[in-house]
Amino acid sequence: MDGDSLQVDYVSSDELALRPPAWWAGVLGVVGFEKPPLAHHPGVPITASMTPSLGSQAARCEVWRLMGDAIQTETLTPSARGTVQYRRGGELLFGSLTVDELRFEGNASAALRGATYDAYEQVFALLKKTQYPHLIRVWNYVPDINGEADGEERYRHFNAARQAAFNDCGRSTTGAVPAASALGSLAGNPISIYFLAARKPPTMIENPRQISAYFYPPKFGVHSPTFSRACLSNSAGTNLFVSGTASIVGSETLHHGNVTAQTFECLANIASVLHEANRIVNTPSYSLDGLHFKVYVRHSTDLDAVRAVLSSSLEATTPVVYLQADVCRADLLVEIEAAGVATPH
Ligand code: 3EB
Repeated sequence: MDGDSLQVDYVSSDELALRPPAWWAGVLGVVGFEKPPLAHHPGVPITASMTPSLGSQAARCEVWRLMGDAIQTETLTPSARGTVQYRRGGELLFGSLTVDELRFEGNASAALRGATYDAYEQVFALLKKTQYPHLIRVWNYVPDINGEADGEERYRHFNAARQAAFNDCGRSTTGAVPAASALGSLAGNPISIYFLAARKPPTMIENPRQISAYFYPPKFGVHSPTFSRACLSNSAGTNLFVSGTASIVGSETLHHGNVTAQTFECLANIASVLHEANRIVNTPSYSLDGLHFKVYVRHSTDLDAVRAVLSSSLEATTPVVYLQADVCRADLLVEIEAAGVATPH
């Protein structure tokens, strides 16, 4: 690791408006939940996942910020930005875009596939142009993800088009693929994607308890999802990104209808990913308590049950944000992602 360090923070949207200009200097991007926050700063991408936050906390947003002396963020004019808003600093680039399916031709599935393909094509073109070739982490929010279009689940159409775009843009669809999350936003929203990319190649981590998603058997979709279980960025302080993690062992969903058991299984999978990351870096550096968590709950009425599991498994000081979102298999009730730094031992 060298140079700057990347931090993620969950800040209330109101507080954001009070931050001084110097604080914004290192901000690479801001992600609101139900909607983009009103606060802004010239040149900083502001987006939203369109997944409402749960619990009593005031509206919050996710802030990706570089700390350190070597920050070289820039302010781009709107015309230079194109469809992908982005900001880069040192080794890393943050980008975001939304694509509306209604702009694409054909039947419902063709429009969804067209929009997804277009989004990824634009991301890859930007990475080429800016010379941040390595996609390390992608967040995908697809409206009505479990709905059907022309006889197939919308998530499966998304997977087909995502994989096609990776292929056609000369990228691998197995192995060196980014960590990711894919969740359902409310129907009627555009597809919303944000991402981090790096100049240096990252290190991908798989979970020994799970079949790699890109090798799932065809019964989960003819075109497998294109993501790694986790990614070490090798570029900045917040250097472990754990993908959205669900109650899947092997390739099967476990604990149908039991949200408490599914939540424990998610944490067991994350613990397994951390163990694998520690094995690969050859020092026991990552632990559950060094991470920030984002928890997606399908049914808001399950919030207390999910929260009880996290409270019993994590230190009280570990930051956890809860959001409502559909998960990309109809039988999954919860999905948990995480990011964080190595803690010294
Ligand atoms: C899974 O393990 C659960 O399609 O990008 C998790 C993280 C999931 C990312 C994606 C899907 C994706 O298959 C779903």
